[in-house]
Amino acid sequence: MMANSVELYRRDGFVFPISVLSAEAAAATASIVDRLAEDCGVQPIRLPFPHRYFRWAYDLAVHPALLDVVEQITGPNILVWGTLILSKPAGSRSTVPWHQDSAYSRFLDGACALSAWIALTPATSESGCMRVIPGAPIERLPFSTEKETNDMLARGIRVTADFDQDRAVDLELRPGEASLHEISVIHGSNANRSDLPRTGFIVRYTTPAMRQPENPVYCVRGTPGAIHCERPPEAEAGDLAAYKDYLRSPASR
Ligand SMILES: O=C(O)CCC(=O)C(=O)O
Repeated sequence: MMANSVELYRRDGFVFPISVLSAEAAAATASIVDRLAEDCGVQPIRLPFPHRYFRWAYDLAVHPALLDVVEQITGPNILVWGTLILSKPAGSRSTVPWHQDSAYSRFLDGACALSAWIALTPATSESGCMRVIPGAPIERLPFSTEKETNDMLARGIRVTADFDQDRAVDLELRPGEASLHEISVIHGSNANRSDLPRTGFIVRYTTPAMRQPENPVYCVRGTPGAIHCERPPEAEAGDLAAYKDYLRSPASR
């Protein structure tokens, strides 16, 4: 990312596309995700925190192509506090309502925080790519938590304040490309009208300025300051049984 792109991020709250994986590596990861979802009996696919259980997911979250860009925004000390896979099958009516990530991550208050959205399949307007409302950081807007039938967000968070939806920008990405968005950016996505699944791997980055959350945090570059961090899963690790237990637990909802 050029210096200019960091300026655009600061002005608009997002930047894209960033090349992370080859098309082949993205397709291979999409297959791993499909198998994992099948093994876990999850459809449409919403898989929280895979980086805590599977080394492939941890490695994707800390991919140097992403961290090199994130570092220009956060500074040298980078923590990962979350990952999430959201996949809409071909023709799926699932949507993500307009929301701000700041609505459900209050422990980040004050810390520089952003999310990466990595496309594992084509993310297009037709397939229901992520859409953002451009703008510099804003305060947390009023929101409701009423979950509707096709809503993919676990807690049904939806901005209730007025904003100009006509300004929305579609973040179209090829498989292996990523976007970054700042924690207060209003974003969401429409149904998948295409004949391919739309699969995104999301990573939540912040800095040691955060408050210690309940969930494990990983220091992926630099030093963690006062934040207690976990060790990454062992190389090649994949603990399906533990992950299934986690998905069954209230903590995953
Ligand atoms: O995958 C989507 O459509 C939305 C993702 C999202 O809300 C996020 O990355 O914070």
